[in-house]
Amino acid sequence: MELLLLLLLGFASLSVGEYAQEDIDSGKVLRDLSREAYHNAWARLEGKTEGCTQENVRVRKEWRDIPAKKRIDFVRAVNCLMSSESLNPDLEGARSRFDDFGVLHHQVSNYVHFSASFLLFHRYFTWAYEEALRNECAYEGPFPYWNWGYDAHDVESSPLFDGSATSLGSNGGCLIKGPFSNRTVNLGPGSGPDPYRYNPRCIRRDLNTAIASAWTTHRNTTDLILDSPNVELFQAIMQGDTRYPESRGLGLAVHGGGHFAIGGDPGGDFNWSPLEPAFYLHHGQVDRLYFIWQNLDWENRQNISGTATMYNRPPSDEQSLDDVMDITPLEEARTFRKLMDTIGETPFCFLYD
Ligand SMILES: *[C@@H]1O[C@H](CO)[C@@H](O)[C@H](O)[C@H]1NC(C)=O
Ligand SMILES: *[C@@H]1O[C@H](CO)[C@@H](O)[C@H](O)[C@H]1NC(C)=O
Ligand SMILES: *[C@@H]1O[C@H](CO)[C@@H](O)[C@H](O)[C@H]1NC(C)=O
Ligand SMILES: [Cu+2]
Repeated sequence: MELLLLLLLGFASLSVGEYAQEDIDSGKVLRDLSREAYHNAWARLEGKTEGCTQENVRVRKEWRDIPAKKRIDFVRAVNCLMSSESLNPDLEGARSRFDDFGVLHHQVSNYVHFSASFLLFHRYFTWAYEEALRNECAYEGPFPYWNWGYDAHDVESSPLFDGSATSLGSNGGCLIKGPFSNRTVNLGPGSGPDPYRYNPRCIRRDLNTAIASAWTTHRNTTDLILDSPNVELFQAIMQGDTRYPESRGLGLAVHGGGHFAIGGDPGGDFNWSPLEPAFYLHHGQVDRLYFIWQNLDWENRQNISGTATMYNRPPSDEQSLDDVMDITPLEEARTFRKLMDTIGETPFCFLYD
């Protein structure tokens, strides 16, 4: 009897301490969890011959794992979007198809953060951006994400921000070299009385290693995945939601940490951050962590939680899977249910490696 108890206790502590701290800190555990999630999602496609299949599924990749030529082509495609006609010709400041994404995000900011739709809105929004790059600007490479943990101790040396031709441009109060140096931000800042007026200014970055190393390390991202039993807490810990004891002390948490590791204007702007090209790689990683977390226990991780307003202010209804996420004119309005599965084929068909 005592032996059995000891054995049980032994197993219990084994599973709590299943991962060595050094393996969490080095990124090894995150890599293993990512492989397991990929494998589980891949198995769900087993035997499928139409719709989303093992043959046609796209695999999103970390920026530095994408060949240089494809990275340069990605930058070309983003520049193409920045030079394409806006869907909002009536808004003075919306000068391009790229700007349309900033406009939409500005319109919904107070409903898609610290609310039921946070994860699925940003999944749909980044996918709509990927579709625009592919369908309107002929991008054919993998869609990139930024695994912050690689750069948390030196953001300026990141292959995303080193100013080389294969980066997204440099740091600086006006990007000083590389891609997007001469581009303008056309809308914002903030949410003043006339947010859609034309207000051209250079893109500023304020890369911040202190923030990155406090909130976006491999340990921070791995803890999020390991510590979240349900979506309510997963999204709370991701955002540092002050309403929950589990996430109250987390400050910026990984979501805010990634945004403010980039910082500047528009990167550090709550409303207009999608006008910073790196936004989509940051949110690619946010969505990747969600993908990993979901696919580690797919049967139990297909629900949403929360209401329609930020911090439920003003109070609003609890959202259900049949409620609709409207991001028109970027993409058609769809129910949350349709956005739950990245390989659910209406509309998504992608995995994260
Ligand atoms: C930015 O514009 C200046 C002046 O027009 C030009 O000399 C420079 O090559 C441009 N830089 C990039 C990265 O396009
Ligand atoms: C994030 O991880 C670092 C170590 O990698 C740690 O010092 C810091 O406390 C963590 N932040 C949070 C909010 O857990
Ligand atoms: C989803 O969550 C809601 C409340 O957050 C709950 O009422 C509902 O039963 C859950 N649905 C599933 C399928 O778990
Ligand atoms: Cu956002």
